[in-house]
Amino acid sequence: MPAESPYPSIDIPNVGIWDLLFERKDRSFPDSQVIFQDASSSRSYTYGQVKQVATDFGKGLKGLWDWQRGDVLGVYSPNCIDTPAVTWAVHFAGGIVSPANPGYTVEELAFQLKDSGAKALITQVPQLKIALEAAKIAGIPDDRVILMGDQRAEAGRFKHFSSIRNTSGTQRYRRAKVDPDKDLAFLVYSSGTTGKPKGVMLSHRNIVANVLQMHHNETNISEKDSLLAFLPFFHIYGLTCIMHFAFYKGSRCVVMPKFDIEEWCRIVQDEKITFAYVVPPVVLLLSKHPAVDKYDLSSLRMMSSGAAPLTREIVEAAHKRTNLKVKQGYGLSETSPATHMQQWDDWQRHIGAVGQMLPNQTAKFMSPEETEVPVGEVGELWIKGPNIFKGYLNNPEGTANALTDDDYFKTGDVGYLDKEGNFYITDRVKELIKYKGFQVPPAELEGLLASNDKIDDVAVMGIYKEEIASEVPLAYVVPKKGVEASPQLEKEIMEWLAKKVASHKRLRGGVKFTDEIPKSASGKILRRMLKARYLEEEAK
Ligand code: 4UV
Repeated sequence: MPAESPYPSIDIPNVGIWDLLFERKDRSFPDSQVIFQDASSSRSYTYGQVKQVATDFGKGLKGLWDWQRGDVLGVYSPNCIDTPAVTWAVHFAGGIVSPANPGYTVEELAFQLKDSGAKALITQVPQLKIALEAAKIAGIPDDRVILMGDQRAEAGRFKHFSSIRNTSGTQRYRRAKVDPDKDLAFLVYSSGTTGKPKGVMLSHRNIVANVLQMHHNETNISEKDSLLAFLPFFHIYGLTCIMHFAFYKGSRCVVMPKFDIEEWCRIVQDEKITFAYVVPPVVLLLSKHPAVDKYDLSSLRMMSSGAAPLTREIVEAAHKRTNLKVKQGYGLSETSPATHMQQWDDWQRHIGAVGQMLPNQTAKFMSPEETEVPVGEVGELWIKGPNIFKGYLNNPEGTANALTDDDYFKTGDVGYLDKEGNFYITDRVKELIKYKGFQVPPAELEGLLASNDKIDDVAVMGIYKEEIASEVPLAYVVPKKGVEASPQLEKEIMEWLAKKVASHKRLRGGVKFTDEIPKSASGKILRRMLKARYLEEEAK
């Protein structure tokens, strides 16, 4: 029998994101509530200012570039307090946001812009050069590259988004109507269970549902809280769980463009941060980094970790040293993302669990033969609910592989459910590697490495490094005939790849040389066999 969420089912109104955030009747905080505050300048946005700026730019967008409902704006920027207003302006104008990692290379960004069909791109001055090159490849003219952030003086001939507005009250500039279940709000990129990154189609309803599902669990967070937002708004975890959720709750959100443990601790102390969504490597740093002792972190009532596995040892070490509490959450880009969250008082009772299923969802664990396994037994997690994505953009095959006819989504994660309704994630059947919570699709690196003229064949896999509480990518390489497998070649390959990919995709696990990559009869890399071989070699 599939498991139901232990929560009573909740009412998810048939509205778009704008209505959820700006038209709600039950808001308990004023327009003057400061929500987004820049960690490194005096800039901030109140709730009312976000609404005003989003309305102004939304109207401006409707008058630009023959903007149509369903058009896509690419966002290529580190965390910035303008991102929320820009995002919701796009929704005002009936458009879709496709956020990209600001560390992407020209090729990586161009791929996403082309694939998502982005009509225009917004970036910041430091990212402008790469943005322009990528936009050119994707066929986006220079005058559709606009800027945000606080570098107006340097913007030159490029428009700053805040100057794009239209104050005429004609019908054309009214807020676009959206069909919450059909109209997309975001195209985020994920490799899913296999292959290269794909556009994950998230509707307005998906995001509205997930904010309300989380709201039902995170009852301890309110407008009195202060959150520290260092997780990127371009990744679904920061996008929904921080940017949308903090705004819905009215919690002040101190926004960091880049993570640094000492700076993080300083901000927690000086800004009296009460809650933070984090990833496992941060919890590890809290358990051992020398800088941590210099700061008073006692305002922090709870943290919630997700995006990668968190071990009991790390939770306990961090708690022992700092007295901080860490609960867990779990989710995926395809689930908008949060499917499971621990309740606050569960953090110590069920260390290692990712929590209970959020409301309005059903889940089951499946054997490799796709039959349901009984409660307590290990299987692949399949889940359904209003937060499940609409499919992969222009990829019917990928969509058919991920979604069943009866609307279950196959997560590619392996785990089990205990008798008290706690879910545990123990493994992955999909290829994905996670470096500090960021996706590294092995197929993408394999494709690039295979084009190196010294490489005959290659397979990439993730290995876990305890010292950083994260997986890192490692490549097994078969050198071309006559090419010597040497430490120099390893270095050369690592440096060659580093120039072609964003930093989180580098081969931090190194290169291992082999005579052959194990493959199935159909040519699929036998990753489990390779991993077993790696572990065997390491144990020697
Ligand atoms: O698609 P994605 O990059 O998405 C995420 C989402 C992270 C979230 C979402 C909601 C939360 O409340 C939260 O705490 C974290 O990372 O990658 C999805 C894959 O990341 C792994 C798992 O393999 C997913 O398929 N993953 C995410 N959370 C966990 C995890 C976890 N707590 N434990 C183990 N693996």
